[in-house]
Amino acid sequence: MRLGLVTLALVAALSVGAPAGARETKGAEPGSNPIVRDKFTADPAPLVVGDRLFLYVGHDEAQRDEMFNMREWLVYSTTDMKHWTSYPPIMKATDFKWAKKDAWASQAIEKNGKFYFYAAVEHDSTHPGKAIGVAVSDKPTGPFVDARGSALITNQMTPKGTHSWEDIDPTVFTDDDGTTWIAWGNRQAYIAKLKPNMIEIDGPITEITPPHFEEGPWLHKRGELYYLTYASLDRSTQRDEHVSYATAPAITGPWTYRGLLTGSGKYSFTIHPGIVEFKGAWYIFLHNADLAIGDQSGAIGRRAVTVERLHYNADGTLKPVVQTRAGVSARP
Ligand code: FUB
Repeated sequence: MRLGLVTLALVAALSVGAPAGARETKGAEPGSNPIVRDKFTADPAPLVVGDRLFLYVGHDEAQRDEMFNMREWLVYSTTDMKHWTSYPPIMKATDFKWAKKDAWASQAIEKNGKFYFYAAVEHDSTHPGKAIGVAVSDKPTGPFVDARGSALITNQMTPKGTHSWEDIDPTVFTDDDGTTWIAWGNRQAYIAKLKPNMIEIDGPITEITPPHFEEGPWLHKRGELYYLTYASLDRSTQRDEHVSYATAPAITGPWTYRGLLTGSGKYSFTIHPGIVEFKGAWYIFLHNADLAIGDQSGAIGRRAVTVERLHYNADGTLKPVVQTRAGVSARP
């Protein structure tokens, strides 16, 4: 989000939201979008463990014209991409004792037999601004507990940034040599190495901001190519976030901008890519605001996660993604 207080009202006015009751949620084809229909969910982050895909999301609980009200993270799992199992919440933002609120975009990764959850939250007044914590669990479904007792990344660690919510939306990726990297950011994008213990930064923080970068970076690799996919916003032509990507021959770059991957999520100012290979196919998770639950319509703070198949060209570039209601229920 690149929204100051003044612009919040404007966004609320611009984001018309889905008309209440517009979305038929009963009896939908398994695999169609949105994936979760009884709660508003956002910022999808997939993780494959064995033959099961786990999907971590933030729980959107905004009331009326509230912008965001996100207190906890949820997880769902599937073995066939069509039928999803829900679990109790994995963690609350305030389970990080140093955090005040805001269970924003986050990602889990498996390492050394444990599951590490990197989470964006609002830090208390000791380190004003957004921050990134790391929690740990023996199971992908949690519960997760703070692994450090302090933030891994604070706003004060990226002093060149221009605003207090710059240190959000962590994405984590383990390279072939076993090194895990963390990238994050809003307006500025950063990358750093993690120590093998997964709870400390190892070495410098490097800025890698690609064109039109807004937030929600996602790192992945296929073959020899590294991908940095992210929520982008070209303010000269776009009203809502789109998804763009860059590629590189190494995790350290250089990154080449590859342009747009998909447009905005229906009725949503934000969008958030999460990419994964599962059982021989590639998928991109996103969110829109095309879900209505009872008399609550979709809105900037009432989003719904979706998934589409992701396809590559022979040269490794990504084929444009068309966001559909059929999702993966449609034939490949
Ligand atoms: O969901 C809260 C924030 O909105 C996330 O951290 C951003 O990526 C955007 O989706």
